[in-house]
Amino acid sequence: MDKSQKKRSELKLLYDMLAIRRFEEKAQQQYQMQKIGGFLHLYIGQEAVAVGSVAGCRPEDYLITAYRDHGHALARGMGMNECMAEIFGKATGCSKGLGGSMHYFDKKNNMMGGHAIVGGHIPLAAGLGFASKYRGEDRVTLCYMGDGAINIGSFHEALNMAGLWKLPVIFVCENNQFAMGTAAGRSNPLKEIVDRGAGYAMPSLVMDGMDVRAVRDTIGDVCAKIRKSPEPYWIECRTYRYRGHSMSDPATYRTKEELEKHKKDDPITNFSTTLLKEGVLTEEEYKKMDAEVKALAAESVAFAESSPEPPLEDLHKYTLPPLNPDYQPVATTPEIAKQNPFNC
Ligand SMILES: Cc1ncc(C[n+]2csc(CCOP(=O)(O)OP(=O)(O)O)c2C)c(N)n1
Repeated sequence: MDKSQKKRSELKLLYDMLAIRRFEEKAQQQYQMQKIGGFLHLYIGQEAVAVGSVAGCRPEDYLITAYRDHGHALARGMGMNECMAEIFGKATGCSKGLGGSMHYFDKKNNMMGGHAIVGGHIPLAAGLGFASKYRGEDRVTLCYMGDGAINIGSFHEALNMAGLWKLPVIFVCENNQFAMGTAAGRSNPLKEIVDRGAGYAMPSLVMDGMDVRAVRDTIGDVCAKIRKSPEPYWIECRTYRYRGHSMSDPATYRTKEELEKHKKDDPITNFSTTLLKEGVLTEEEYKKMDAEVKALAAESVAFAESSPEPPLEDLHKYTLPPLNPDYQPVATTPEIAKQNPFNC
């Protein structure tokens, strides 16, 4: 990568984090104005995790996450318009307005959702990894979850199978230190979440989730290793959420001092300061970038407001697939059968 490409890629990291922050601030405002119903879980504080890891993998790698999904979706290239419209429950939303904030989905960007049931998506990640390995692709699946998801039955089942069958999945625990109001230390027998990987024979590491470059480089290294030799990894990514669990949570389970301490670690402020110091960014460029993403966020609200509601007759249209008489299961070729990639 030459100097100007490097500069562009570093500025993109900052731009993407800022875009997520401004999008969510706008969404928060719209929720408070009662234009958004249902739940809204903000990712503010955790932006470096989604942005850094998307930068460290390839566009064809699968991403799957829980309900705090705005950051992963935007980092993956989904547009603010379709994302805001989804929260507004409009037909132009990425899930046709039927999923809401917790169910972003975008096949073309390999963003496999947005899942509301805690831990419910972890077996799906194992399935995505199984599919890639079965088809002989070198795709990696990145599966994000909160620290509250690691005590759910499906977590253990999925990680066990992934470990047994050496599936190409990176399980990223975004340890933002709370599951709703429960501090991680109150629900885990092991002191360190990273130690969980040993139970499934997975190489395990800790990543600083407030440092976008560290996340990008760690995920990049792990992806390269998995592409050479498929096996799952367990990563504890240490981060912090600045807002409550959802919009209705005043977050009285932590002190103001604790919050302020973590805000000093802000991934956007820290990275922009570093880029300014390194001469990669100027104050003017930063202001311009911020104005641009703020304008896009404002436009996304106008887009959502002017979009139509989904038609009432579509309410159950996607809950069960229609029986397709032309459906053909993926054929097992003799070559794949001979390789027996799962040793079973
Ligand atoms: C199976 C299940 N149990 C309970 C809930 C209610 N619930 C929603 S979010 C949440 C906490 C999850 O926390 P964590 O996994 O740490 O994610 P974070 O909110 O920190 O991103 C709970 C218990 C749920 N959605 N699904």
